[in-house]
Amino acid sequence: MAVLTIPTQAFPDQRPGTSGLRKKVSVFQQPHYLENFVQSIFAAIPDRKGKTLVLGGDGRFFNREAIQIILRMAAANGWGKVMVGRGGLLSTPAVSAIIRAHHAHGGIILSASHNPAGPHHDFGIKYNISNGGPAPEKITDAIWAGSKSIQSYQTLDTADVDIDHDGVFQLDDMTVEICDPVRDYAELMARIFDFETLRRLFNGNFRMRFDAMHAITGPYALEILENQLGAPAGTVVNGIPLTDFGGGHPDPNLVYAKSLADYLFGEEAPDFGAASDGDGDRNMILGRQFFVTPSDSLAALAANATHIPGYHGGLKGVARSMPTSQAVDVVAQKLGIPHYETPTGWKFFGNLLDAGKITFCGEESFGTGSDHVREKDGLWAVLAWLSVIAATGKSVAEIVTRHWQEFGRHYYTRHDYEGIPASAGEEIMATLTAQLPVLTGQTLAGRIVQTTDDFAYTDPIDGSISSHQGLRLLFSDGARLVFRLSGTGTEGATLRIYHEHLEQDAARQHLDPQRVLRELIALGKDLTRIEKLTGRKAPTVIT
Ligand code: VG1
Ligand code: CO
Repeated sequence: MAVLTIPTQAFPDQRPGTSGLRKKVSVFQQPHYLENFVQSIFAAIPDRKGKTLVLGGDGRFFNREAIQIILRMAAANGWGKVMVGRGGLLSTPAVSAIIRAHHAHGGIILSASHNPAGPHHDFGIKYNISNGGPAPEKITDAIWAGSKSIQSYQTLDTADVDIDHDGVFQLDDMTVEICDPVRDYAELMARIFDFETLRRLFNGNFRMRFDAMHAITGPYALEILENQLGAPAGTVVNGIPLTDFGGGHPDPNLVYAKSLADYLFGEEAPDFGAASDGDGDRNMILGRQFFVTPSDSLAALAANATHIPGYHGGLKGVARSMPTSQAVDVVAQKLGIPHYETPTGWKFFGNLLDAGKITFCGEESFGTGSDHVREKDGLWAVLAWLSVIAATGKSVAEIVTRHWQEFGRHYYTRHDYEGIPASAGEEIMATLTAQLPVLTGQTLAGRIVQTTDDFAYTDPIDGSISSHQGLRLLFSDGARLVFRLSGTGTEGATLRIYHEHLEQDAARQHLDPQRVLRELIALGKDLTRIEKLTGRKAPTVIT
């Protein structure tokens, strides 16, 4: 088969963000756009010859076309084998699991995660390395540099291949294996969790609802929860992946997974509720009439880890992204294990996990995970919670409120101002950066500002430095106010303001976070001058 070298021109906007390259579908559909980026990925992996690549996506619009383009290019670029999830489908944690189980060299995930899908919405692509985790900045920087100077790409002159039936065939010199998207992942879950115990849970009166939001976790949740664990049919709702996610916004939070939240807060509420995002790496945990913040979920799982079979021996350490609440730090201190604070994005956990420094990690953005893969993992978090419920016999609300009594409650809320003009986003951050030094020592929102900084991280394993990861006001009473611009949006800029305050008094641990944090919220609005600069009176999303 003839390898074609296609001349192309560089696009100036292919810089990977927090989690790969995300753009409107129409941007990806421009001639050569996807091809340029894929060639730039391959160029950044010079030792790929003869090696195995894992390929799949969350099933969103353009997924199938992209799979065909990438297969042709992979064959032309010397990969030895590509493992593709049947139908082109693989969740993000499943890609990570398959890379590790099959000792693949890397993987390409087609997803824009929680961003909406369809011809007028978003598409995305990211590269994962041989540990199963997102490529570190060294590689994403190389991809970006390559994308700015690319002049041609390699592909094959060949028709589309059948990705809908399991099997193995050749594409020129490269082997293509179409595999079951769920099998390896389900086997991994069965090794970590005691499925017998969980089956007993569902055999009793315990009931749950899992909302797959018409995104990728449907097939995984149906197989594991209903087929293998015996949860009643109908436990998984919206379980069929659709190219437009049913017109929804598969971001598992109280705003976008509202029908699930309404059900869990309603009269007929089951014991447990959970939802996942577009590519299956996020999770939202609900109890009956109870919402668990992601930061609390991480902390509670860490405190209860020995109840989960795969972690009976305890945790080596824990990590959280900087904006995530400090709840898990308090648990680590009590357990006498190390805790780490990394920048936003799962790629920063990879080295700590590989070096055996941490077992659990998580982010405030509904991401929780462990050393079983190198991505956050939505269904893993669900099974971890079910394991703790089964072992303790307690409800979600009991587990969390007792946790607060023991460790204190970290009241927490994130306010997002989505789609503000990019220039306003930059101005807000620049003005605030300039202001930070004079804020130190002042009394604001009834508290003393102890320190301020522009968060920078030195990786303890490889010494690499990542700067400008968010602006912080740290108060003397432990409260925090954090500001960042999103690195995953595709329209203008998104400002995220994170507010946190620790309450030790059990009598004051059952209040509305928006009320408890109102002074910090007002301060955040004041300092950013968001209303003056953008006309926005309120955030678009509160989590
Ligand atoms: C957001 C979250 C971050 C998460 C990232 C990818 O990034 O805040 O915690 O790691 O999305 O998650 P940003 O830069 O927009 O704040 V996912 O589920 O999109 O792969
Ligand atoms: Co995701």
